[in-house]
Amino acid sequence: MRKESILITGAGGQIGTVLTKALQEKYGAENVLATDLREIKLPNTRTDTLNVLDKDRMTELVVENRVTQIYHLAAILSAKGEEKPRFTWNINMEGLFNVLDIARDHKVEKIFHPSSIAAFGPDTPRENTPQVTPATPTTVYGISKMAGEFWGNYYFLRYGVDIRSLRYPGIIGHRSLPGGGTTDYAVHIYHSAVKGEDFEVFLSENTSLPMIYMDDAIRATLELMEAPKEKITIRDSYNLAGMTFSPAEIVASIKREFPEFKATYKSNPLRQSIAESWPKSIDDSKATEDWGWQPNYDLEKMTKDMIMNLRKKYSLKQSA
Ligand code: AKB
Repeated sequence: MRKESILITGAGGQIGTVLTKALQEKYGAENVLATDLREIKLPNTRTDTLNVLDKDRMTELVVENRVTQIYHLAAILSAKGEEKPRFTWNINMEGLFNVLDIARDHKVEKIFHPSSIAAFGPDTPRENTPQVTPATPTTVYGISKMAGEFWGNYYFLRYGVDIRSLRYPGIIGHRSLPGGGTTDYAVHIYHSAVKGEDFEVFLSENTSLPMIYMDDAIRATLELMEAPKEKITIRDSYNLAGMTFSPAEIVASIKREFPEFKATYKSNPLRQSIAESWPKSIDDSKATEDWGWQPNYDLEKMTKDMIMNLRKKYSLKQSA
């Protein structure tokens, strides 16, 4: 059996930072190479810079490291992507094509490529969104995710590339910060609450969206990638759910810990329109059926864990 050797793209981002650590714990730090466009500083980690548009460099890294699994996280997210649509399309699609071609040509055993709830759109049923349903994404990020799902499935069918994917909801965690997304407020709000600051939410108070705690998102990723090949019946992307809440509900949950916390709502027109085109809740029963998916965190449990960890983080910073 070949020793596992892991390459991560976009490892300096919100998910990448945490997934890198989880993969190091599983496969050994020496077997994980964390790459990003910019230099990344992660303790005890093998890192390299990699522009995902540079296919030659990506090939070199895969060949030199005898890579067996690629986790392709590099992408520009929903709100940021709207600033430069063609640029976003190029990064999100050409980066993926490079990964898919290299996986096919160099016999990389498994690929993880995240999709998102952004792959859905205004014609999608918003409550309990089914696994297979009309998807008419309206952001360039969402279009690239939906196209990426189809291409992943194509490379599986045509070339046998073992690609696996999850439609991540908004991800909330205390170890890293998001950037450029529509769901980002749900991370920043906890930081403000713990620091004793007021917070202005960029969505209206009743805009419910599907969300997931980082610990659940990472565990789902590892469980999907570990599942026996014959259990994976979906090669475009699995629906994945954790919880659903609106800004008013997360504020109420934080107020149970910090009664003095104050939030105001000022919806940003772009982010509000994106959020309103996305589902409110997701049916992830196919992931449960195929590889046993079960989330561990609801809003209350997540709020307690976020606050406990951020309290530690900020008190450590103050005493450093
Ligand atoms: C975003 O808001 O763009 C992302 C996502 C839901 O994919 N967090």
